[in-house]
Amino acid sequence: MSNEAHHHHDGKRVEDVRLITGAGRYTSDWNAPGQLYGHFVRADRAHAEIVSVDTKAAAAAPGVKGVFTGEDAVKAGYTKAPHTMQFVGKNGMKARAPDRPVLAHGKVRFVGEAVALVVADTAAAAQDAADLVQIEYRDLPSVTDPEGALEAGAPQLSDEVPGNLAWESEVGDEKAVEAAFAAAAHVTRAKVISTRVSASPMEPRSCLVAYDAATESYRIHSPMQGITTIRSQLSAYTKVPQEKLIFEVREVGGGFGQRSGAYPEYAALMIASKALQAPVKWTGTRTEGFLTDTHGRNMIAHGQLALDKDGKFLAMRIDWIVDLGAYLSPGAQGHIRNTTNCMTGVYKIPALYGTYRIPITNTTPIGAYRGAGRPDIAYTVERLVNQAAAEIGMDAAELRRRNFIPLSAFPYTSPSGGSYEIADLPGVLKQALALADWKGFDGRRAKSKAAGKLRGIGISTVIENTGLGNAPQDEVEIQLDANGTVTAFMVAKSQGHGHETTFGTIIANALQIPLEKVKIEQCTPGTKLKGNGTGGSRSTVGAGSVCHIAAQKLIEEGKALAALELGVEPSQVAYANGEFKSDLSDRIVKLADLAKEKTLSFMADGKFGSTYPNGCHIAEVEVDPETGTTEVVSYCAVDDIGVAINHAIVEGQLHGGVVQGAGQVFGEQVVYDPETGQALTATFMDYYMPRAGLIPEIRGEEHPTKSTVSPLGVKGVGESGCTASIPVLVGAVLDAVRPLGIKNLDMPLTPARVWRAINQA
Ligand code: MCN
Repeated sequence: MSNEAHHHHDGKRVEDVRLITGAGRYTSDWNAPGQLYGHFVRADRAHAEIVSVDTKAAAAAPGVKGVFTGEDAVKAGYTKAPHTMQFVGKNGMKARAPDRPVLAHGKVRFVGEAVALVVADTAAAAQDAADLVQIEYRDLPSVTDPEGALEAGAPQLSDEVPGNLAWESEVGDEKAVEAAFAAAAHVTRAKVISTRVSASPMEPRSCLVAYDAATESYRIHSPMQGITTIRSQLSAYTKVPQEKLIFEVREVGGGFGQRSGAYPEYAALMIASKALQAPVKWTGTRTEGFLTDTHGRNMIAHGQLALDKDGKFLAMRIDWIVDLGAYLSPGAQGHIRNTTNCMTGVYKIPALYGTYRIPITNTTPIGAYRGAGRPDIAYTVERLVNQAAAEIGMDAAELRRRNFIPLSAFPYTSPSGGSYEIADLPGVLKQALALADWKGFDGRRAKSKAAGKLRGIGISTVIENTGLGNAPQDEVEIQLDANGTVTAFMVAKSQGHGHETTFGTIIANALQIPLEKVKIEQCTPGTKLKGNGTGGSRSTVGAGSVCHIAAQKLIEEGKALAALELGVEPSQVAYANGEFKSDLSDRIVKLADLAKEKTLSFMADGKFGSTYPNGCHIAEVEVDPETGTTEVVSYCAVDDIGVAINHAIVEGQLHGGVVQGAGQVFGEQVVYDPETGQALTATFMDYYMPRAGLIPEIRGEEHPTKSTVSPLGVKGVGESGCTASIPVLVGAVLDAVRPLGIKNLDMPLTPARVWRAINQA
């Protein structure tokens, strides 16, 4: 097995010159002739009946062209928010979704919900006039805490969702789990909270909608992670046929799951653009982002792990509360699918039982966020395993080794139905232990102690499902032109991932031509291609694999065309390095020659299942007991992401993921005031962001096992860092303070929280 370090660089990213010299065009760089500007009036309270909305003064203000309210949304019929919670739950239960007019009507259910849209000649005029919209509310008690929302007597958000319970389900075998727990030598119990966070991409959400009366179609500029899913969702929301929704998705300044769904603001702008017969542009502020972009995580797990006397796992039980906020967002399904898929992690656990309760609360809707349930389940399982190791006095690596799914058991079907294709878990662990000098930790701990610091070591061994998407298939069209340039069209969408480089490389490698000869075009306006948007770390497994298939097709069909020129049979033509040759001819047919008359076009498609990247991360921290401050002093990562297309990009994805997880561990958290339901973290003054200094140099190595799901042997990597870093960093801090008798700490592990725990211990 190859053991190549991440440090190997395969070449620079081809998109970077454009991106870092300001030559990219983001949504707010686009302007349409005659465009107007929209400004949303948003709820300033968490839960209230709307008694009246008086728009007269605003409508009469200078420059104002129109004011739109919930009445307009209801009149248009834009009230049924699309969601993807299509699973069948307990006793056949279907998800209950509150109606969500694209501008609130009758009621507001979270701070920031759009109530009115003011459209004017200038952005400033729209903003000024928004202050003149008079909304009379009748306040209602609110609930922002997911456990509280499920209690009897809690404020009720919606008649459609009795008890605030949107969905309930179970997985596994309760009886088998009960029997195993009764026979266990040891049971570990923990309440594990994955906190509510906000993705905060660089580019705030914005949208420009231009209605065309002649074709009754809408041209929509917005930062999105793809167009196919969002197009069908927006079509479902508005009943406007999909072919009348033409997306212009150019540069996207980060997505992280938050840009994967159709937001109501887009549909509200459609109403305005049609009514005013003019393009309408809205550029969101950072605070609007914090209040209304979907949040991530917010799961509470009560976990129990049963072990026999040798530390073998017998059974696991997890009772989940998965908050979805005030409405069911399009991205919410991942929190169920992904936590179920890998519920037993990398371990062989014979009996499993899990329950889900999905409340709605007076908070911003929750959607996918880097990992979408995978970090949450990994964090829960790894917390249980680490705690079990401490309780029974066994080395945390040894406990893992005893319970790994062995190499011989792959492909492995987990008790919750995940089908893991291939992973060398003991091999990954061994490599990581060596890289991190696991054995030498006691010496390092003693040194830290002498310097007055509490040192801890953390380990996480995780696996996650990537690749599978909802689209019927992924399609790629490639065109070959008279210059010999190959252009590949697809509906995946880079938001900073470097797809132009990696997908270009896949095609360049297959055709054995220079990368400069390949162009990648994603989400061209009006495209009819099918496929998944970018999310779930599936683009390389999906669109990337089809790029390879498309290139193979070009070679095969090219051979037939070259055979005609060479006067031989296609089977007598060989292809290499951009040239077709035959032993029976002296002539050479170049790729460009095939397209002399006209550009050639080839379609390819594929449908791929889940791949299972996995890894072992080991981190060490020093906690200063005087201040509660934590310093991460070492971070090692060994990952199996299958075959890497571009090592530098893979390394970047892992680093980004690790630091994004570290942000959640050490500071990021969306906080609501429990009394009023006000959002207390709506600016970067209140919301922590991780900085470069938070994590030292990450020492990374690859330990690939080839995926069989993809013809390229690739597994996804976009979320892996996050999934592994949350458990490893919390584990390291807990290891540091455990000698003081501290067994549990909840994220975020701020200095104040750690200091308080140390002082109470
Ligand atoms: N790659 C590779 N070899 C592999 C696997 C991947 O070279 N074996 C490369 C890919 O070709 C791609 C990148 O690594 O350039 C990530 O690939 P992949 O794992 O397929 O994930 P996606 O492209 O589908 O990206 C989605 C993933 C998700 S779900 C989130 S959330 C996230 C993430 O990527 N959001 C990001 N990384 C992000 N990175 C940036 N810069 N911005 C975001 O918003």
